[in-house]
Amino acid sequence: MKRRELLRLLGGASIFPLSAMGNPLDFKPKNKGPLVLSTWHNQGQIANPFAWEILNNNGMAIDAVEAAARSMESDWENCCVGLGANPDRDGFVTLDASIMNHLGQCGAVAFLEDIKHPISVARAVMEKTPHVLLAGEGARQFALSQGFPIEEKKRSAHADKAYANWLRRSEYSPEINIEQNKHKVMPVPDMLESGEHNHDTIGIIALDAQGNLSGACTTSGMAYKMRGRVGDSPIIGAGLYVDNEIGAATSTGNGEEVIRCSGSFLVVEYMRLGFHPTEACKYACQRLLSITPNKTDNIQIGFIAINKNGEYGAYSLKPGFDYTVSRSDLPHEIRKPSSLLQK
Ligand code: SD4
Repeated sequence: MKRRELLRLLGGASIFPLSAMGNPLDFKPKNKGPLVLSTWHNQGQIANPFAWEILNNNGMAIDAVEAAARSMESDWENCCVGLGANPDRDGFVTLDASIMNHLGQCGAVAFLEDIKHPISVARAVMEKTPHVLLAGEGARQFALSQGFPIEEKKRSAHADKAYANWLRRSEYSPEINIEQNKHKVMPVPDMLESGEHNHDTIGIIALDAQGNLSGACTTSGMAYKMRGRVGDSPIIGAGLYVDNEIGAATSTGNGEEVIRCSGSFLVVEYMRLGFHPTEACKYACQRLLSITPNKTDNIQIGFIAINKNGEYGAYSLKPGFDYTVSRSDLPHEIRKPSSLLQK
């Protein structure tokens, strides 16, 4: 089968021919690992050094990605990760996280409240239960049983202010069964009060010195989401996927769209077919767009990926996405990947 025909079947090439791809093979590895990538520069600049400290001392990728995620969850000022982040439309901060190691083992929590480190609860789900995903009160009870402290239910000052502004502008008054009435359901805003896009999950993928891959993803999800809403971040295959034979990928942006195309799994599967991580991320964006072609005004998606050889790359739907890469020759560098659409 010709490459072009293969790409058409994979769902992308009919929209953008290969020749329009720019130079996807920019980032050839000089050495294999260790290597760590995180979504967004503002997150990665803080989180990557935590991962690097472990990787550079011959530590395991799974410990590195967990440490990086925890550093963000500890940041009370962060809009979009951890308990200081923006709440749902009823004023509650609810957290999603997932983690996956080189053995294909994985764990996740969704709609978790009052726990500071959802990523570590996700790891405990992976290591101490026969399950993959625990949600809501059950996840909270499990965390408690594992010795995670329950934090006071209070919003950070910045989240409180942003929420008050959002309530004012949206004139929202909680109402029983409001979600039954389509006309009364407010859209999740694309932009935050600060002017930032309404997303800032951190996804981290790492290759350690032993050549093993792992990944982690943690978020408060979309600000002012419906209560109970869960995004892609805790869904293995959507927000995160690791196959130690092939590569690792994670996503950020509008989770509903990523779930619809099993985005991170798709990126890994494109790498399995031999595509460079940059190409794999691009084809996943194309596939996502082919599923929801009419929504592009309102969504942004970014994928980052590493393959088993230590090659890495990223792609986004729109400009504005960036990521941080750390390797011995690249100390926490910020990269701006290409995007499918120009605005
Ligand atoms: C979600 N993907 O809950 C997350 C949000 C996000 O960057 O990525 N923000 O849909």
